[in-house]
Amino acid sequence: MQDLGKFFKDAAESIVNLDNVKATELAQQAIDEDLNLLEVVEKGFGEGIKKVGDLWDEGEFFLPELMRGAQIMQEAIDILTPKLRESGHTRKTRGTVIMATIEGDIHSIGKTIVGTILRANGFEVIDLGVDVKAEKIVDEAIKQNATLIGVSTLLTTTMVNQKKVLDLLEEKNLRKKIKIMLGGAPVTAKWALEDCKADGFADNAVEAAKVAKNLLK
Ligand code: B12
Repeated sequence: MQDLGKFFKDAAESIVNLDNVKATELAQQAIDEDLNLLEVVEKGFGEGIKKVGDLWDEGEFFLPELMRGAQIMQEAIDILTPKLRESGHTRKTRGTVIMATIEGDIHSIGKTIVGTILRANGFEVIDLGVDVKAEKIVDEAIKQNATLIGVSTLLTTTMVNQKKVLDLLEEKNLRKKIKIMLGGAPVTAKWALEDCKADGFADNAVEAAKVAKNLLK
């Protein structure tokens, strides 16, 4: 295998250059060469999408480019997902987890990665998608007999909606029965654990799986 650092750099650059052919080629190569796919996502493609965000911040990229970058990142992740799922060692389910991006927010990439890694770690994951109301999340958790809810948000303006899920669980007397963890780029441990009083917080997918395992032990 060539230099791993260079591979990650090429993967990041394929997103920044909006080169979908290169990105999908590299995703396939990562599978063929049996690389650590989570590292490929986080140190490679993930760095690329962050750079795209910076370029957007700096006014170098406009919304269509930002959208295209996200779409290419998703295409690469779609290629890696089946293999990422297989990489879990535990086959016995550790419990059912409801994942969603909260109401008002359509960012899906981080939430989807967390869901994929949880699946790889033996959890049954039901992904409700994006822009999901607190009521729907709680209703679905009850219906599916879930023991953990994971709520993602990337916007500071929608963080407050994460708290609605906790308030609802409290209202329905389900706080002990159903655990909840919060995440997403602007979410801090203080917000999740102190302000919302959630059971868990993680700032990346690997950590999220560790937190979930601890919560459902
Ligand atoms: C890609 C992107 C988009 C894409 C999203 C495509 C998609 N399908 O998701 C598009 C172009 C659609 C988009 C739209 C918008 N975006 Co946008 N976007 C981004 C960008 C560049 C990257 C986000 C991303 O995917 N990161 C990669 C993933 C892997 O990281 P992550 O989400 O943080 O997830 C990791 C962790 O946080 C954690 N995690 C995530 N979720 C969870 C959940 C749980 C339970 C746990 C435990 C852990 C966890 O694990 C993940 C994996 O390691 C960021 C900039 C940036 N640098 O982050 C802006 C950014 C998030 N967007 C921003 C904005 C403002 C918007 C828009 C409002 C723009 C507009 N004016 O229309 C709209 C949103 C409209 C809406 N109502 O939602 C701002 C938010 C600012 C703020 N502080 O609120 C950012 C920060 C850009 C900026 N610097 O201004 N965006």
